[in-house]
Amino acid sequence: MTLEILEDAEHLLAEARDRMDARLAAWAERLRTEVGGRDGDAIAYALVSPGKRVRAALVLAAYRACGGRGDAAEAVAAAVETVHAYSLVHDDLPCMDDDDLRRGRQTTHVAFDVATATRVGYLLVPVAARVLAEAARELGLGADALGRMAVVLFEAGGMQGMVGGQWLDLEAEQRAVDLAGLMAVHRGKTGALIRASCELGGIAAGAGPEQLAALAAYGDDVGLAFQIADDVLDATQTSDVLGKTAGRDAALQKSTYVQHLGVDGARREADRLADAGVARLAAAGLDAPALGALARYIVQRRR
Ligand code: GRG
Repeated sequence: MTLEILEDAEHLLAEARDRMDARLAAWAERLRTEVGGRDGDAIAYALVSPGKRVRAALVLAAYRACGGRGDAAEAVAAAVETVHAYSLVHDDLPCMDDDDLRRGRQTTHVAFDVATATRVGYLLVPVAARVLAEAARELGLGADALGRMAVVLFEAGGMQGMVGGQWLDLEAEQRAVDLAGLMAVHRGKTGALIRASCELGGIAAGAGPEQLAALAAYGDDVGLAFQIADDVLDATQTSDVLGKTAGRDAALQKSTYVQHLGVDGARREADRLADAGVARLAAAGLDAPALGALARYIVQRRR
């Protein structure tokens, strides 16, 4: 990756982190008061945690690529990060991936308890809808655009996307899954929300159908590439660097791209998908260097 591209992506991610940390902290305090007690503390703990904010950066970059100005789409990005945050809480539960380390800290069920973390995950689902509605108000979008954004976000979070992919992932533990099956898992559990991030940025900017189709196609490719890169990192990095337990796929006997293609083959496939995604934007005449930089970052990141 050239230094300039790396710097562009890092710059965007730093911006996304600053904006998300501030906005989600405000929501966390609001929810701490609304919910109260130990559940209130746990919901705040789950929401205010130091993620890389890749999905938020994709929302902001897609918004700007379609003519949106400044930081107005940050509230849309916060809605996506809320969905991502509750998915991580549930993903780490003992009945799912059973992990005790996430984002360099104890997972929510370890810091609190399993019942509390389970409730926190469910409680955050409607919060994501509230964050999205606030975003539409801030952007001055009408009911039609808010409705379209809600469909995109919650379909991506549902059976056709994240929940469905997670379901397939759990079924696939301790049994061999071929590459086509693995692609379905990855596109669902990880890719769907990444694709939605790109589409949501476009809708917030008032993009037309062709631009939205290109953003969705880019998001599809980059979303799958993200999870392939995640498989590589799980097999090659340390828990310290990742901020989550490394080697989890092998421990849970999960099929991965690394198992099918080897580390180098998986890296090549992720690279190919990142290039294909960027080509989809170019073919639609979308000049989006920031989305190009994020695609490269996604496949070459170190954590
Ligand atoms: C609670 C209704 C409900 C549903 C949850 C558990 C679940 C359904 C879905 C799991 C989806 C999941 C966690 C997929 C893995 C995605 C992934 C690669 C996460 C790591 O993303 P990063 O690297 O993490 O962007 P940070 O911490 O940087 O945000």
